[in-house]
Amino acid sequence: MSLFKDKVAKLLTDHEAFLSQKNEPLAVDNGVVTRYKNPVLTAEHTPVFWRYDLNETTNPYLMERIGMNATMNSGAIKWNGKYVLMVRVEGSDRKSFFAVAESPNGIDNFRFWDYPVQMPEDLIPATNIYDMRLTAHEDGWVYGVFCAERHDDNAPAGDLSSATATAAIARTKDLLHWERLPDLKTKSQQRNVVLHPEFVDGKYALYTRPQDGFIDAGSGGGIGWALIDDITHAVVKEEKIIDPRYYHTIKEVKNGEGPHPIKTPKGWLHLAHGVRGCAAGLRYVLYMYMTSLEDPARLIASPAGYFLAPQGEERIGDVSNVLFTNGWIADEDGTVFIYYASSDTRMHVATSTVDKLVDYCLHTPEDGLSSSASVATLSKLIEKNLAVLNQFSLKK
Ligand code: M1P
Repeated sequence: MSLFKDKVAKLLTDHEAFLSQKNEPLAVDNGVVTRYKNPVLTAEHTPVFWRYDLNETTNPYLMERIGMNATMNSGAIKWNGKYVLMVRVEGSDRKSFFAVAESPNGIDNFRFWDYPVQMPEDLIPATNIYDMRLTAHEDGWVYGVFCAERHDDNAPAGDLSSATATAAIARTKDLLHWERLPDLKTKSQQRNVVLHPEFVDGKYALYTRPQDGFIDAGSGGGIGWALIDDITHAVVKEEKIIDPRYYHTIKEVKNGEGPHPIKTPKGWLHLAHGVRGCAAGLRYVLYMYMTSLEDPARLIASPAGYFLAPQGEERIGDVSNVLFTNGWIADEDGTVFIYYASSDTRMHVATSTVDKLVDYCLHTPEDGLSSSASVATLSKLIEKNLAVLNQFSLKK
């Protein structure tokens, strides 16, 4: 074998060994979710043949030619028995694109399909596309709703940072071939828009996140809800806020729907991200809520605080102190695989069950919105628990 061929073979063997690593649950869990030791996807998981030119004539030093920077905010779906992620891959050129990675068990051995998604453009091409939510809708299509980002041409000359966020919509039957529908028409900018899986009053229903600017939610009051007459020309005529932001909570600055909610006998189970500001910048955490089966826009449970927050290495990355989610899979046996990105850099999984998550939502106290209310809530639990400990003679 030539030296070059040996080097290529070693690259592939090392990569395969890396992809095949088994993931392990962490010993410590809080009874609600189990986290895992390794991220499920990193930039290093992208195929060797995406990053290297494997031709000796054009790449005699066997250098990486196209850098991959991050694998993050991924949509998720169970597809042909596999756990499939629609990954936001970000190249070292800062452009994001979608690529499918699948695993046989949902917690390790994720492998990318050979090619990234070739997403058709809308009439006005976008500079960047990201954060797809996948919805297998009862109309028979799988929809991908994602953010299309374009330079804001109304910005003053020389301002190369101002941008606009619009909800882009595409649909597929095989995750390979996509039909791009016109972007959502709405008064405000939009990111974190998600399609509800069922018709509501005979219409498509969207979770929205109205925002005044590209970054600032501004007067956008939280997670919104809009019924859409025609998904092939989607227009938000009326939008109501179903999960509002509040002062001095984990969602004070912004919030956004994660993946589409899971239907349970006790209501729709929602996963979302909440953002607050602090001296270190913005802190993104994940939280849950539930809405009614009869009216998916009516809040029925709103547990206080965060459900998952960055911990350990998750705290550090390109945009530190961030957890973000736009994908989860509920298996038929009730296991839920929650896919989340840490610090805009890598993907992780946490597992739970539908029953546990519903219990978490229905029995975690709500936010009383003040320190004294929190102390009152805590004191009630302490009193209850001390009675149990005394009964068991366990109190020292
Ligand atoms: O950098 C953190 C996240 O910021 C945005 O989320 P939001 O619209 O709620 O502020 C998105 O750009 C998201 O992709 C990113 O992870």
